[in-house]
Amino acid sequence: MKKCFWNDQNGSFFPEMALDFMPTEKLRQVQLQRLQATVTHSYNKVPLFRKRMEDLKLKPTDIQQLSDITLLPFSTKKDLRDTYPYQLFAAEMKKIVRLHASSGTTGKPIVVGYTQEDMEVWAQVVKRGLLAAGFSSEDIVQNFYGYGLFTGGLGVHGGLESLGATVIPVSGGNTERQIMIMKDFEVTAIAGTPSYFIRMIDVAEKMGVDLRKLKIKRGLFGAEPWSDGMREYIEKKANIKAFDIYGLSEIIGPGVGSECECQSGIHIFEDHFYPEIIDPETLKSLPDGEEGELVLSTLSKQAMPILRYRTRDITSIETTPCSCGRTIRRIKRIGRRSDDMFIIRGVNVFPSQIEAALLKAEKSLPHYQIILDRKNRLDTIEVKVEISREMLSDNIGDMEALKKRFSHSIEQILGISIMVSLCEPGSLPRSEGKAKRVLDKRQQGATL
Ligand code: DLL
Repeated sequence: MKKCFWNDQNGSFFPEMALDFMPTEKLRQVQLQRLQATVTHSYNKVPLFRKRMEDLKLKPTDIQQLSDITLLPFSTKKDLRDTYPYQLFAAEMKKIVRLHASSGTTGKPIVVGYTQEDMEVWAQVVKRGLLAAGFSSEDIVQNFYGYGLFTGGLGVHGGLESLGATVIPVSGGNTERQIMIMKDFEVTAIAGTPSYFIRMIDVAEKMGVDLRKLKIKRGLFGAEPWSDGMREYIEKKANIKAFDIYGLSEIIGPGVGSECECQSGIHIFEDHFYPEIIDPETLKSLPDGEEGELVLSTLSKQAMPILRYRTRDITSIETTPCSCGRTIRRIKRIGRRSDDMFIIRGVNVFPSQIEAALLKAEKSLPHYQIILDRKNRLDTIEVKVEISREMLSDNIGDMEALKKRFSHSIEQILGISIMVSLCEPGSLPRSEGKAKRVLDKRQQGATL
Protein backbone atom coordinates (compact mmCIF):
# COMPACT_ATOMS: atom_id res chain seq x y z
CA MET A 1 0.00 0.00 0.00
CA LYS A 2 1.25 3.45 -0.89
CA LYS A 3 2.27 5.37 2.24
CA CYS A 4 0.27 8.52 2.61
CA PHE A 5 0.52 11.16 5.31
CA TRP A 6 -2.98 10.57 6.57
CA ASN A 7 -2.74 6.80 6.95
CA ASP A 8 -1.52 5.01 10.05
CA GLN A 9 0.89 2.10 9.74
CA ASN A 10 -1.94 -0.23 8.71
CA GLY A 11 -3.30 2.08 6.07
CA SER A 12 -6.31 3.26 8.12
CA PHE A 13 -7.34 6.75 7.08
CA PHE A 14 -7.05 9.60 9.61
CA PRO A 15 -7.91 12.92 7.94
CA GLU A 16 -6.97 14.92 11.07
CA MET A 17 -3.33 14.05 10.38
CA ALA A 18 -3.52 16.53 7.50
CA LEU A 19 -3.68 19.32 10.08
CA ASP A 20 -0.03 18.59 10.96
CA PHE A 21 0.98 19.25 7.36
CA MET A 22 -1.04 22.39 6.59
CA PRO A 23 0.75 25.00 4.43
CA THR A 24 2.28 27.50 6.86
CA GLU A 25 0.41 30.47 5.44
CA LYS A 26 -2.92 28.72 5.90
CA LEU A 27 -1.92 27.70 9.42
CA ARG A 28 -1.11 31.31 10.35
CA GLN A 29 -4.54 32.39 9.03
CA VAL A 30 -6.29 29.73 11.12
CA GLN A 31 -4.27 30.81 14.16
CA LEU A 32 -5.12 34.48 13.72
CA GLN A 33 -8.85 33.82 13.33
CA ARG A 34 -8.86 31.56 16.36
CA LEU A 35 -6.78 33.96 18.44
CA GLN A 36 -9.19 36.80 17.68
CA ALA A 37 -12.15 34.59 18.59
CA THR A 38 -10.47 33.46 21.83
CA VAL A 39 -9.63 37.03 22.89
CA THR A 40 -13.22 38.12 22.23
CA HIS A 41 -14.65 35.09 24.06
CA SER A 42 -12.40 35.67 27.10
CA TYR A 43 -13.06 39.43 27.12
CA ASN A 44 -16.81 38.84 27.14
CA LYS A 45 -16.88 35.99 29.64
CA VAL A 46 -13.92 36.22 32.04
CA PRO A 47 -13.97 39.28 34.35
CA LEU A 48 -10.28 38.94 35.29
CA PHE A 49 -9.20 38.98 31.65
CA ARG A 50 -11.53 41.87 30.80
CA LYS A 51 -10.18 43.93 33.68
CA ARG A 52 -6.58 43.30 32.63
CA MET A 53 -7.38 44.30 29.06
CA GLU A 54 -9.12 47.47 30.27
CA ASP A 55 -6.13 48.33 32.47
CA LEU A 56 -3.98 48.13 29.33
CA LYS A 57 -6.61 50.11 27.36
CA LEU A 58 -6.95 47.21 24.96
CA LYS A 59 -10.00 46.00 23.04
CA PRO A 60 -10.30 42.61 21.32
CA THR A 61 -10.37 44.44 17.98
CA ASP A 62 -6.79 45.63 18.64
CA ILE A 63 -5.60 42.14 17.75
CA GLN A 64 -5.13 42.59 14.03
CA GLN A 65 -2.24 40.26 13.32
CA LEU A 66 -0.60 37.32 15.07
CA SER A 67 2.29 39.38 16.40
CA ASP A 68 -0.25 41.52 18.31
CA ILE A 69 -0.45 38.64 20.77
CA THR A 70 2.47 40.33 22.57
CA LEU A 71 0.11 43.18 23.50
CA LEU A 72 -1.95 40.82 25.66
CA PRO A 73 -1.35 40.38 29.39
CA PHE A 74 0.32 37.21 30.68
CA SER A 75 -1.46 34.72 32.86
CA THR A 76 0.13 32.58 35.57
CA LYS A 77 -0.63 29.72 37.92
CA LYS A 78 -1.40 32.29 40.59
CA ASP A 79 -4.36 33.49 38.49
CA LEU A 80 -5.79 29.98 38.60
CA ARG A 81 -5.31 29.84 42.36
CA ASP A 82 -6.83 33.28 42.92
CA THR A 83 -9.91 32.41 40.88
CA TYR A 84 -10.40 28.97 42.49
CA PRO A 85 -12.43 27.03 41.58
CA TYR A 86 -14.48 28.30 38.62
CA GLN A 87 -13.93 32.01 38.01
CA LEU A 88 -11.82 31.55 34.90
CA PHE A 89 -14.54 29.49 33.22
CA ALA A 90 -15.93 31.11 30.10
CA ALA A 91 -18.78 28.64 29.59
CA GLU A 92 -21.87 28.04 31.68
CA MET A 93 -21.54 25.23 34.18
CA LYS A 94 -24.20 23.19 32.37
CA LYS A 95 -21.91 23.13 29.31
CA ILE A 96 -18.95 21.79 31.32
CA VAL A 97 -18.73 18.02 30.94
CA ARG A 98 -15.45 17.33 32.76
CA LEU A 99 -13.34 18.77 35.56
CA HIS A 100 -9.72 17.92 36.31
CA ALA A 101 -7.42 19.33 38.97
CA SER A 102 -3.74 19.54 39.55
CA SER A 103 -2.37 19.63 43.05
CA GLY A 104 0.84 21.56 42.42
CA THR A 105 3.21 22.15 45.26
CA THR A 106 1.28 24.44 47.57
CA GLY A 107 -2.17 24.41 49.12
CA LYS A 108 -5.25 24.47 46.93
CA PRO A 109 -5.39 22.63 43.63
CA ILE A 110 -6.04 24.38 40.37
CA VAL A 111 -9.24 23.36 38.65
CA VAL A 112 -9.71 23.08 34.89
CA GLY A 113 -12.92 22.47 32.93
CA TYR A 114 -13.85 21.16 29.49
CA THR A 115 -16.94 21.48 27.28
CA GLN A 116 -17.91 18.63 24.94
CA GLU A 117 -16.14 20.51 22.12
CA ASP A 118 -12.98 20.82 24.26
CA MET A 119 -13.11 17.07 24.92
CA GLU A 120 -13.22 16.42 21.19
CA VAL A 121 -10.22 18.68 20.56
CA TRP A 122 -8.35 16.99 23.42
CA ALA A 123 -8.96 13.50 21.99
CA GLN A 124 -7.96 14.78 18.55
CA VAL A 125 -4.61 16.27 19.62
CA VAL A 126 -3.63 13.21 21.66
CA LYS A 127 -4.61 11.02 18.72
CA ARG A 128 -2.44 13.11 16.37
CA GLY A 129 0.43 12.63 18.83
CA LEU A 130 -0.15 8.88 18.93
CA LEU A 131 -0.23 8.69 15.12
CA ALA A 132 2.94 10.77 14.87
CA ALA A 133 4.66 8.30 17.20
CA GLY A 134 3.52 5.39 15.02
CA PHE A 135 0.69 4.05 17.21
CA SER A 136 -2.10 2.43 15.21
CA SER A 137 -5.67 1.23 15.59
CA GLU A 138 -4.33 -2.31 15.91
CA ASP A 139 -2.29 -1.60 19.01
CA ILE A 140 -3.14 -3.03 22.42
CA VAL A 141 -2.09 -0.21 24.72
CA GLN A 142 -1.42 -0.36 28.45
CA ASN A 143 -2.05 3.11 29.85
CA PHE A 144 -0.35 3.49 33.22
CA TYR A 145 -0.71 7.24 33.62
CA GLY A 146 -2.79 7.86 36.74
CA TYR A 147 -6.56 7.96 36.17
CA GLY A 148 -8.51 10.47 38.23
CA LEU A 149 -8.14 14.20 38.68
CA PHE A 150 -4.70 14.10 37.00
CA THR A 151 -5.14 14.78 33.27
CA GLY A 152 -2.64 12.08 32.23
CA GLY A 153 -4.73 8.88 32.47
CA LEU A 154 -8.06 10.02 31.05
CA GLY A 155 -6.46 12.45 28.59
CA VAL A 156 -4.33 9.80 26.91
CA HIS A 157 -7.25 7.36 27.19
CA GLY A 158 -9.48 9.66 25.10
CA GLY A 159 -6.88 9.85 22.33
CA LEU A 160 -6.36 6.09 22.31
CA GLU A 161 -10.10 5.42 22.04
CA SER A 162 -10.42 7.95 19.28
CA LEU A 163 -7.59 6.19 17.44
CA GLY A 164 -9.47 2.91 17.77
CA ALA A 165 -6.68 1.18 19.67
CA THR A 166 -7.49 -1.38 22.39
CA VAL A 167 -6.99 0.48 25.68
CA ILE A 168 -6.10 -1.19 28.96
CA PRO A 169 -6.90 1.51 31.56
CA VAL A 170 -4.65 0.08 34.24
CA SER A 171 -3.62 3.44 35.82
CA GLY A 172 -0.58 3.61 38.12
CA GLY A 173 0.39 1.16 40.87
CA ASN A 174 0.70 -2.56 41.56
CA THR A 175 3.84 -2.94 39.50
CA GLU A 176 3.95 -6.74 39.46
CA ARG A 177 0.41 -6.85 38.10
CA GLN A 178 1.44 -4.31 35.45
CA ILE A 179 4.19 -6.65 34.24
CA MET A 180 1.82 -9.63 34.25
CA ILE A 181 -0.71 -7.70 32.14
CA MET A 182 1.98 -6.55 29.70
CA LYS A 183 2.91 -10.15 29.11
CA ASP A 184 -0.45 -11.95 29.26
CA PHE A 185 -2.51 -9.37 27.36
CA GLU A 186 0.11 -9.25 24.59
CA VAL A 187 0.50 -5.49 24.94
CA THR A 188 2.06 -3.87 21.85
CA ALA A 189 2.40 -0.28 23.12
CA ILE A 190 2.51 1.54 26.44
CA ALA A 191 1.90 5.03 27.83
CA GLY A 192 2.97 6.40 31.20
CA THR A 193 5.58 8.40 33.07
CA PRO A 194 9.16 7.46 32.15
CA SER A 195 10.25 7.22 35.80
CA TYR A 196 7.53 4.69 36.56
CA PHE A 197 8.49 2.64 33.53
CA ILE A 198 12.12 2.61 34.70
CA ARG A 199 10.85 1.14 37.94
CA MET A 200 8.89 -1.46 35.97
CA ILE A 201 12.13 -2.43 34.20
CA ASP A 202 13.65 -3.24 37.62
CA VAL A 203 10.62 -5.15 38.84
CA ALA A 204 10.37 -7.15 35.61
CA GLU A 205 14.01 -8.15 36.00
CA LYS A 206 13.34 -9.33 39.55
CA MET A 207 10.32 -11.32 38.33
CA GLY A 208 12.46 -12.94 35.65
CA VAL A 209 10.46 -11.31 32.83
CA ASP A 210 12.56 -10.10 29.91
CA LEU A 211 10.70 -7.05 28.59
CA ARG A 212 12.74 -7.20 25.37
CA LYS A 213 11.03 -10.48 24.52
CA LEU A 214 7.49 -9.13 24.91
CA LYS A 215 5.44 -7.69 22.03
CA ILE A 216 5.78 -4.03 23.09
CA LYS A 217 7.14 -1.91 20.27
CA ARG A 218 6.67 1.67 21.41
CA GLY A 219 5.88 3.87 24.36
CA LEU A 220 4.55 7.40 24.81
CA PHE A 221 6.21 8.97 27.82
CA GLY A 222 5.73 12.36 29.42
CA ALA A 223 4.36 14.40 32.34
CA GLU A 224 7.91 14.98 33.62
CA PRO A 225 11.35 15.75 32.20
CA TRP A 226 13.34 12.76 30.95
CA SER A 227 16.75 13.02 29.41
CA ASP A 228 18.13 11.50 26.21
CA GLY A 229 20.12 9.18 28.47
CA MET A 230 16.88 7.92 30.03
CA ARG A 231 15.45 7.43 26.56
CA GLU A 232 18.45 5.32 25.55
CA TYR A 233 18.16 3.27 28.74
CA ILE A 234 14.43 2.61 28.23
CA GLU A 235 14.83 1.78 24.56
CA LYS A 236 17.65 -0.65 25.25
CA LYS A 237 16.19 -2.35 28.30
CA ALA A 238 12.74 -2.90 26.78
CA ASN A 239 13.68 -2.97 23.09
CA ILE A 240 11.08 -0.34 22.23
CA LYS A 241 10.98 3.13 20.68
CA ALA A 242 10.24 5.80 23.28
CA PHE A 243 8.44 9.03 22.30
CA ASP A 244 7.88 12.22 24.25
CA ILE A 245 4.43 13.74 24.85
CA TYR A 246 4.09 17.13 26.50
CA GLY A 247 1.25 19.03 28.06
CA LEU A 248 -0.09 20.79 31.12
CA SER A 249 -3.47 20.86 32.82
CA GLU A 250 -3.90 24.61 32.45
CA ILE A 251 -3.76 24.36 28.65
CA ILE A 252 -5.55 21.01 28.13
CA GLY A 253 -3.47 18.18 29.67
CA PRO A 254 -1.34 15.76 27.61
CA GLY A 255 -1.34 16.53 23.89
CA VAL A 256 -0.17 20.14 23.69
CA GLY A 257 2.65 18.64 21.67
CA SER A 258 4.21 15.30 20.86
CA GLU A 259 7.19 13.72 19.09
CA CYS A 260 7.07 12.16 15.65
CA GLU A 261 9.04 9.16 14.45
CA CYS A 262 12.11 11.37 13.88
CA GLN A 263 12.38 11.83 17.68
CA SER A 264 13.81 15.28 17.20
CA GLY A 265 11.72 17.58 19.34
CA ILE A 266 8.09 18.07 20.26
CA HIS A 267 5.68 19.18 17.55
CA ILE A 268 3.19 21.64 19.03
CA PHE A 269 -0.38 21.21 17.78
CA GLU A 270 -0.25 24.81 16.74
CA ASP A 271 -3.72 25.04 15.29
CA HIS A 272 -4.97 24.71 18.90
CA PHE A 273 -2.09 26.04 21.03
CA TYR A 274 0.05 29.04 20.13
CA PRO A 275 3.65 28.92 21.41
CA GLU A 276 5.91 31.86 22.26
CA ILE A 277 9.27 32.00 24.02
CA ILE A 278 10.05 34.83 26.44
CA ASP A 279 12.95 35.82 28.63
CA PRO A 280 11.63 34.95 32.12
CA GLU A 281 13.43 37.95 33.65
CA THR A 282 12.59 40.76 31.21
CA LEU A 283 9.39 39.13 29.86
CA LYS A 284 10.45 40.19 26.35
CA SER A 285 9.70 37.86 23.42
CA LEU A 286 12.65 35.87 22.14
CA PRO A 287 13.18 34.83 18.51
CA ASP A 288 12.90 31.21 17.38
CA GLY A 289 16.02 29.26 18.28
CA GLU A 290 16.65 31.11 21.54
CA GLU A 291 16.12 29.40 24.85
CA GLY A 292 13.62 30.86 27.30
CA GLU A 293 10.29 30.24 29.00
CA LEU A 294 7.50 28.69 26.97
CA VAL A 295 4.30 30.76 26.92
CA LEU A 296 1.16 29.13 25.54
CA SER A 297 -2.22 30.46 24.41
CA THR A 298 -5.20 28.24 23.71
CA LEU A 299 -6.79 28.93 20.33
CA SER A 300 -9.96 26.84 20.53
CA LYS A 301 -10.71 26.16 24.21
CA GLN A 302 -14.28 27.04 25.14
CA ALA A 303 -14.60 26.21 28.83
CA MET A 304 -11.36 27.78 29.99
CA PRO A 305 -9.49 29.75 27.37
CA ILE A 306 -6.06 30.87 28.57
CA LEU A 307 -3.97 33.55 26.93
CA ARG A 308 -0.20 33.89 27.22
CA TYR A 309 0.13 31.36 30.03
CA ARG A 310 3.62 31.31 31.55
CA THR A 311 4.41 27.60 31.74
CA ARG A 312 7.79 28.00 33.54
CA ASP A 313 9.08 25.28 31.21
CA ILE A 314 12.39 26.16 29.58
CA THR A 315 12.86 25.35 25.92
CA SER A 316 13.33 26.92 22.48
CA ILE A 317 11.44 26.79 19.20
CA GLU A 318 13.32 24.78 16.57
CA THR A 319 14.23 26.78 13.49
CA THR A 320 14.75 23.98 10.98
CA PRO A 321 11.88 21.98 9.49
CA CYS A 322 11.48 18.39 10.66
CA SER A 323 12.26 15.69 8.14
CA CYS A 324 8.82 14.14 8.74
CA GLY A 325 7.36 17.01 6.69
CA ARG A 326 5.05 18.32 9.42
CA THR A 327 4.70 22.08 9.16
CA ILE A 328 3.65 22.56 12.79
CA ARG A 329 6.67 23.87 14.68
CA ARG A 330 8.73 21.93 17.21
CA ILE A 331 10.11 22.86 20.58
CA LYS A 332 13.19 21.24 22.13
CA ARG A 333 12.41 18.54 24.70
CA ILE A 334 11.96 20.07 28.12
CA GLY A 335 14.68 19.34 30.65
CA ARG A 336 13.93 21.91 33.31
CA ARG A 337 11.59 24.54 34.66
CA SER A 338 12.57 28.06 35.58
CA ASP A 339 11.23 27.42 39.08
CA ASP A 340 13.06 24.17 39.87
CA MET A 341 16.39 25.89 40.18
CA PHE A 342 18.09 26.21 43.56
CA ILE A 343 21.15 28.17 44.51
CA ILE A 344 23.92 26.44 46.38
CA ARG A 345 26.92 28.50 47.45
CA GLY A 346 26.00 31.05 44.83
CA VAL A 347 25.82 28.55 42.01
CA ASN A 348 22.56 28.01 40.14
CA VAL A 349 21.76 24.31 40.17
CA PHE A 350 19.06 22.46 38.21
CA PRO A 351 18.14 18.86 39.14
CA SER A 352 18.59 17.96 35.46
CA GLN A 353 22.32 18.84 35.72
CA ILE A 354 22.77 16.43 38.61
CA GLU A 355 20.92 13.77 36.67
CA ALA A 356 23.17 14.33 33.65
CA ALA A 357 26.26 14.00 35.87
CA LEU A 358 25.09 10.72 37.41
CA LEU A 359 24.30 9.32 33.99
CA LYS A 360 27.69 10.34 32.67
CA ALA A 361 29.48 8.63 35.54
CA GLU A 362 27.84 5.24 35.17
CA LYS A 363 26.24 5.23 31.68
CA SER A 364 22.91 4.20 33.16
CA LEU A 365 20.71 6.26 35.39
CA PRO A 366 20.62 5.15 39.02
CA HIS A 367 17.72 6.07 41.31
CA TYR A 368 18.63 9.21 43.15
CA GLN A 369 17.23 11.89 45.39
CA ILE A 370 18.43 15.42 45.99
CA ILE A 371 17.98 16.57 49.56
CA LEU A 372 18.02 20.28 50.30
CA ASP A 373 18.31 21.39 53.88
CA ARG A 374 19.40 24.37 55.92
CA LYS A 375 22.03 24.20 58.64
CA ASN A 376 23.31 27.26 60.51
CA ARG A 377 21.41 29.43 58.03
CA LEU A 378 23.25 27.93 55.10
CA ASP A 379 21.60 25.88 52.40
CA THR A 380 23.03 22.38 52.10
CA ILE A 381 22.60 19.78 49.42
CA GLU A 382 23.10 16.06 49.46
CA VAL A 383 22.66 13.65 46.58
CA LYS A 384 21.62 10.16 47.63
CA VAL A 385 22.36 7.61 44.95
CA GLU A 386 20.97 4.13 45.07
CA ILE A 387 23.43 1.45 44.06
CA SER A 388 22.04 -0.91 41.46
CA ARG A 389 22.69 -4.62 41.78
CA GLU A 390 25.30 -4.43 39.00
CA MET A 391 27.21 -1.72 40.88
CA LEU A 392 27.13 -3.54 44.23
CA SER A 393 30.42 -4.92 45.51
CA ASP A 394 31.71 -6.36 48.80
CA ASN A 395 34.88 -4.42 48.37
CA ILE A 396 34.79 -1.12 50.28
CA GLY A 397 37.42 0.33 47.94
CA ASP A 398 35.14 -0.28 44.93
CA MET A 399 32.27 1.49 46.67
CA GLU A 400 34.48 4.44 47.59
CA ALA A 401 35.66 4.68 44.00
CA LEU A 402 32.06 4.64 42.76
CA LYS A 403 31.13 7.45 45.12
CA LYS A 404 34.13 9.44 43.92
CA ARG A 405 33.11 8.95 40.30
CA PHE A 406 29.69 10.39 41.05
CA SER A 407 31.04 13.38 43.03
CA HIS A 408 33.69 14.06 40.42
CA SER A 409 31.17 14.01 37.60
CA ILE A 410 28.88 16.41 39.50
CA GLU A 411 31.79 18.72 40.27
CA GLN A 412 32.77 18.78 36.61
CA ILE A 413 29.29 19.89 35.56
CA LEU A 414 28.46 22.29 38.41
CA GLY A 415 31.89 23.52 39.36
CA ILE A 416 31.21 22.93 43.06
CA SER A 417 31.56 19.82 45.17
CA ILE A 418 28.45 18.26 46.59
CA MET A 419 28.06 15.56 49.21
CA VAL A 420 27.15 12.23 47.62
CA SER A 421 26.06 9.25 49.66
CA LEU A 422 25.37 5.77 48.39
CA CYS A 423 22.42 3.76 49.62
CA GLU A 424 21.20 0.21 49.25
CA PRO A 425 19.22 -1.08 46.25
CA GLY A 426 15.50 -0.37 46.70
CA SER A 427 15.93 2.00 49.66
CA LEU A 428 14.90 5.31 48.05
CA PRO A 429 11.17 6.08 47.70
CA ARG A 430 9.62 5.29 44.30
CA SER A 431 6.73 7.02 42.64
CA GLU A 432 4.06 5.47 40.47
CA GLY A 433 3.36 8.76 38.73
CA LYS A 434 5.70 11.70 38.39
CA ALA A 435 9.10 11.18 40.06
CA LYS A 436 9.86 13.38 43.03
CA ARG A 437 13.59 13.93 42.70
CA VAL A 438 14.01 16.80 45.14
CA LEU A 439 13.20 16.62 48.83
CA ASP A 440 13.26 20.15 50.15
CA LYS A 441 13.48 20.13 53.93
CA ARG A 442 14.22 23.84 54.12
CA GLN A 443 10.56 24.87 54.32
CA GLN A 444 9.92 22.49 57.18
CA GLY A 445 11.92 24.83 59.39
CA ALA A 446 13.19 22.02 61.62
CA THR A 447 16.87 22.67 61.08
CA LEU A 448 17.00 26.44 60.94
O1 DLL B 1 1.66 16.41 33.34
C1 DLL B 1 0.04 16.55 31.58
C2 DLL B 1 0.62 15.34 30.93
C3 DLL B 1 0.16 14.09 31.25
C4 DLL B 1 1.60 15.49 29.96
C5 DLL B 1 0.67 12.96 30.64
C6 DLL B 1 2.12 14.38 29.31
C7 DLL B 1 1.66 13.13 29.64
P1 DLL B 1 0.46 18.73 34.81
O2 DLL B 1 0.31 17.74 35.90
O3 DLL B 1 -0.35 19.98 34.87
O4 DLL B 1 0.09 18.07 33.42
O5 DLL B 1 2.00 19.11 34.74
C8 DLL B 1 2.49 19.95 33.73
O6 DLL B 1 4.63 18.80 33.76
O7 DLL B 1 4.46 22.25 32.86
C9 DLL B 1 6.01 20.36 32.68
O8 DLL B 1 6.78 21.02 33.67
C10 DLL B 1 5.86 18.89 33.05
N1 DLL B 1 5.78 18.06 31.84
C11 DLL B 1 4.70 17.57 31.24
N2 DLL B 1 5.06 16.83 30.15
C12 DLL B 1 6.41 16.91 30.06
C13 DLL B 1 7.39 16.39 29.17
C14 DLL B 1 0.69 16.97 32.86
N3 DLL B 1 7.07 15.62 28.15
C15 DLL B 1 3.99 20.09 33.84
N4 DLL B 1 8.69 16.73 29.40
C16 DLL B 1 4.57 20.86 32.68
C17 DLL B 1 9.05 17.52 30.43
C18 DLL B 1 6.87 17.71 31.14
N5 DLL B 1 8.18 18.01 31.32
